[in-house]
Amino acid sequence: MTFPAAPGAARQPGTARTREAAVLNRIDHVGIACHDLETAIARYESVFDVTVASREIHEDQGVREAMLRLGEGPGTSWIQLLEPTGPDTPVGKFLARRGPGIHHVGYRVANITAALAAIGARGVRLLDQRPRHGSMGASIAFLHPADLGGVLTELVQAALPFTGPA
Ligand code: CMX
Ligand code: CO
Repeated sequence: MTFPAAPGAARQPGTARTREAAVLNRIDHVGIACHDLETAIARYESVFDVTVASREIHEDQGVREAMLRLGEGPGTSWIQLLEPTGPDTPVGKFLARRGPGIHHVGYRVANITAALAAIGARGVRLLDQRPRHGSMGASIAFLHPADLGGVLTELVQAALPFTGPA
Protein backbone atom coordinates (compact mmCIF):
# COMPACT_ATOMS: atom_id res chain seq x y z
CA MET A 1 0.00 0.00 0.00
CA THR A 2 1.38 3.41 -0.88
CA PHE A 3 0.36 6.62 0.82
CA PRO A 4 -0.04 9.90 -1.01
CA ALA A 5 2.44 12.50 0.14
CA ALA A 6 1.34 14.83 2.91
CA PRO A 7 0.22 18.24 1.72
CA GLY A 8 3.26 20.46 1.47
CA ALA A 9 5.71 17.58 1.84
CA ALA A 10 7.27 17.71 -1.63
CA ARG A 11 9.45 14.64 -2.21
CA GLN A 12 10.88 12.88 -5.24
CA PRO A 13 9.45 9.36 -5.61
CA GLY A 14 11.85 6.77 -4.25
CA THR A 15 13.87 9.17 -2.13
CA ALA A 16 13.94 8.70 1.62
CA ARG A 17 12.39 11.32 3.87
CA THR A 18 14.91 13.12 6.01
CA ARG A 19 14.58 12.62 9.76
CA GLU A 20 13.24 16.17 10.09
CA ALA A 21 10.57 15.56 7.45
CA ALA A 22 9.28 12.29 8.94
CA VAL A 23 5.95 12.56 10.75
CA LEU A 24 7.14 10.33 13.62
CA ASN A 25 10.33 11.23 15.46
CA ARG A 26 10.88 8.37 17.90
CA ILE A 27 9.12 5.86 20.12
CA ASP A 28 7.80 7.75 23.15
CA HIS A 29 6.28 4.85 25.08
CA VAL A 30 4.85 1.38 24.92
CA GLY A 31 1.43 1.06 26.56
CA ILE A 32 0.93 -2.21 28.44
CA ALA A 33 -2.48 -3.34 29.68
CA CYS A 34 -2.63 -5.00 33.09
CA HIS A 35 -5.31 -6.07 35.56
CA ASP A 36 -3.63 -4.58 38.60
CA LEU A 37 -1.41 -1.49 38.32
CA GLU A 38 0.44 -1.84 41.63
CA THR A 39 1.30 -5.49 40.94
CA ALA A 40 2.56 -4.58 37.45
CA ILE A 41 4.64 -1.66 38.79
CA ALA A 42 6.23 -3.90 41.43
CA ARG A 43 7.08 -6.48 38.77
CA TYR A 44 8.69 -3.98 36.38
CA GLU A 45 10.59 -2.27 39.22
CA SER A 46 11.97 -5.52 40.60
CA VAL A 47 12.85 -7.06 37.23
CA PHE A 48 14.24 -3.98 35.44
CA ASP A 49 15.26 -1.53 38.23
CA VAL A 50 13.06 1.13 36.59
CA THR A 51 11.22 3.74 38.65
CA VAL A 52 7.82 5.38 38.40
CA ALA A 53 8.01 9.02 37.32
CA SER A 54 4.27 9.69 37.34
CA ARG A 55 0.98 8.07 38.40
CA GLU A 56 -2.22 9.53 36.92
CA ILE A 57 -5.89 8.73 36.47
CA HIS A 58 -7.44 9.76 33.14
CA GLU A 59 -11.19 9.32 33.50
CA ASP A 60 -11.77 10.31 29.86
CA GLN A 61 -9.53 7.41 28.71
CA GLY A 62 -10.79 5.07 31.44
CA VAL A 63 -7.32 4.32 32.81
CA ARG A 64 -5.16 4.41 35.90
CA GLU A 65 -1.60 4.59 34.67
CA ALA A 66 2.03 4.77 35.64
CA MET A 67 4.93 6.05 33.55
CA LEU A 68 8.25 4.29 34.14
CA ARG A 69 11.26 6.22 32.95
CA LEU A 70 13.81 4.72 30.57
CA GLY A 71 16.95 6.83 30.14
CA GLU A 72 17.49 10.55 30.64
CA GLY A 73 17.34 13.77 28.63
CA PRO A 74 16.10 14.08 25.05
CA GLY A 75 16.35 10.31 24.50
CA THR A 76 14.02 9.48 27.38
CA SER A 77 11.28 6.98 26.64
CA TRP A 78 8.67 5.37 28.84
CA ILE A 79 6.82 2.22 29.75
CA GLN A 80 3.16 3.12 30.33
CA LEU A 81 1.37 0.59 32.54
CA LEU A 82 -2.41 0.81 32.15
CA GLU A 83 -5.15 -0.52 34.43
CA PRO A 84 -8.75 0.06 33.31
CA THR A 85 -11.11 2.04 35.56
CA GLY A 86 -13.92 -0.31 34.47
CA PRO A 87 -14.85 -3.06 31.99
CA ASP A 88 -16.47 -0.74 29.41
CA THR A 89 -13.29 1.22 28.65
CA PRO A 90 -10.71 0.76 25.87
CA VAL A 91 -8.28 -1.10 28.14
CA GLY A 92 -11.06 -3.00 29.98
CA LYS A 93 -12.42 -4.32 26.67
CA PHE A 94 -8.90 -5.13 25.45
CA LEU A 95 -8.14 -7.15 28.62
CA ALA A 96 -11.40 -9.07 28.31
CA ARG A 97 -10.72 -9.86 24.65
CA ARG A 98 -6.97 -10.49 24.64
CA GLY A 99 -5.68 -10.51 28.24
CA PRO A 100 -2.70 -8.53 29.55
CA GLY A 101 -0.07 -7.38 27.07
CA ILE A 102 0.98 -4.64 24.68
CA HIS A 103 -1.98 -2.32 24.11
CA HIS A 104 -0.49 0.48 22.00
CA VAL A 105 2.68 2.21 20.82
CA GLY A 106 3.14 5.94 21.38
CA TYR A 107 5.31 7.90 18.94
CA ARG A 108 6.78 11.34 19.54
CA VAL A 109 5.83 14.05 17.06
CA ALA A 110 6.99 17.66 16.95
CA ASN A 111 3.60 19.16 16.06
CA ILE A 112 0.60 16.96 16.78
CA THR A 113 -1.91 19.14 14.93
CA ALA A 114 0.19 19.06 11.77
CA ALA A 115 0.80 15.31 12.20
CA LEU A 116 -2.95 14.59 12.51
CA ALA A 117 -3.67 16.62 9.37
CA ALA A 118 -0.95 14.82 7.39
CA ILE A 119 -1.91 11.33 8.60
CA GLY A 120 -5.63 11.93 8.14
CA ALA A 121 -5.00 13.09 4.57
CA ARG A 122 -3.30 9.73 3.92
CA GLY A 123 -6.48 7.82 4.71
CA VAL A 124 -5.83 6.64 8.28
CA ARG A 125 -8.83 6.99 10.59
CA LEU A 126 -8.20 9.43 13.42
CA LEU A 127 -9.79 8.31 16.70
CA ASP A 128 -9.16 11.83 17.97
CA GLN A 129 -9.72 14.64 15.48
CA ARG A 130 -8.06 17.03 17.89
CA PRO A 131 -5.38 16.42 20.53
CA ARG A 132 -6.38 15.50 24.08
CA HIS A 133 -4.54 15.86 27.37
CA GLY A 134 -2.30 12.85 28.06
CA SER A 135 0.31 11.75 30.59
CA MET A 136 2.63 14.29 32.14
CA GLY A 137 0.95 17.20 30.35
CA ALA A 138 1.52 15.86 26.83
CA SER A 139 -0.91 16.34 23.93
CA ILE A 140 -2.00 12.99 22.53
CA ALA A 141 -4.19 11.51 19.78
CA PHE A 142 -4.96 7.95 18.69
CA LEU A 143 -5.03 6.37 15.23
CA HIS A 144 -7.21 3.39 14.36
CA PRO A 145 -5.43 0.03 14.68
CA ALA A 146 -7.35 -1.44 11.72
CA ASP A 147 -5.57 1.04 9.39
CA LEU A 148 -2.12 0.32 10.85
CA GLY A 149 -1.68 -3.42 10.74
CA GLY A 150 -3.56 -4.08 13.98
CA VAL A 151 -1.44 -1.69 16.08
CA LEU A 152 -3.26 0.96 18.10
CA THR A 153 -1.03 3.99 17.55
CA GLU A 154 -0.76 7.11 19.70
CA LEU A 155 0.83 10.40 18.70
CA VAL A 156 2.52 12.30 21.53
CA GLN A 157 3.64 15.90 21.60
CA ALA A 158 5.59 16.32 24.83
CA ALA A 159 4.66 19.16 27.18
CA LEU A 160 8.19 20.34 27.85
CA PRO A 161 10.40 20.80 24.81
CA PHE A 162 13.83 19.27 25.22
CA THR A 163 16.87 21.23 24.13
CA GLY A 164 17.35 18.78 21.25
CA PRO A 165 14.90 17.76 18.51
CA ALA A 166 11.45 16.66 19.67
N1 CMX B 1 -4.84 -2.82 19.58
C1 CMX B 1 -5.21 -3.43 18.44
N2 CMX B 1 -6.50 -3.71 18.12
C2 CMX B 1 -7.44 -3.35 19.03
C3 CMX B 1 -7.13 -2.70 20.23
C4 CMX B 1 -5.77 -2.45 20.50
N3 CMX B 1 -5.39 -1.84 21.62
N4 CMX B 1 -8.26 -2.48 20.93
C5 CMX B 1 -9.27 -2.98 20.18
N5 CMX B 1 -8.76 -3.49 19.04
C6 CMX B 1 -9.50 -4.13 17.97
C7 CMX B 1 -10.24 -5.36 18.47
O1 CMX B 1 -9.39 -6.50 18.49
C8 CMX B 1 -11.35 -5.50 17.45
O2 CMX B 1 -10.84 -6.05 16.26
P1 CMX B 1 -11.72 -7.03 15.35
O3 CMX B 1 -12.96 -6.24 14.99
O4 CMX B 1 -10.83 -7.34 14.20
O5 CMX B 1 -12.03 -8.21 16.22
C9 CMX B 1 -11.70 -4.03 17.16
O6 CMX B 1 -10.53 -3.27 17.51
C10 CMX B 1 -12.89 -3.56 17.98
O7 CMX B 1 -12.65 -3.90 19.33
P2 CMX B 1 -13.60 -3.44 20.53
O8 CMX B 1 -13.18 -4.16 21.77
O9 CMX B 1 -15.04 -3.52 20.11
O10 CMX B 1 -13.16 -1.96 20.75
P3 CMX B 1 -13.81 -0.62 20.20
O11 CMX B 1 -14.11 -0.70 18.74
O12 CMX B 1 -14.88 -0.19 21.11
O13 CMX B 1 -12.54 0.34 20.39
C11 CMX B 1 -10.56 1.40 19.75
C12 CMX B 1 -11.30 0.06 19.83
C13 CMX B 1 -9.12 1.13 19.33
C14 CMX B 1 -11.29 2.29 18.74
C15 CMX B 1 -10.61 2.05 21.19
O14 CMX B 1 -9.96 1.17 22.10
C16 CMX B 1 -9.97 3.41 21.26
O15 CMX B 1 -10.57 4.41 20.88
N6 CMX B 1 -8.73 3.50 21.80
C17 CMX B 1 -8.04 4.78 21.93
C18 CMX B 1 -8.05 5.28 23.37
C19 CMX B 1 -7.32 4.38 24.33
O16 CMX B 1 -6.97 3.24 24.02
N7 CMX B 1 -7.05 4.91 25.57
C20 CMX B 1 -6.32 4.19 26.60
C21 CMX B 1 -4.84 4.55 26.63
C22 CMX B 1 -4.63 5.95 27.16
C23 CMX B 1 -3.20 6.48 27.06
O17 CMX B 1 -2.32 5.88 26.45
O18 CMX B 1 -2.95 7.56 27.63
CO1 CO C 1 -0.20 5.86 25.77
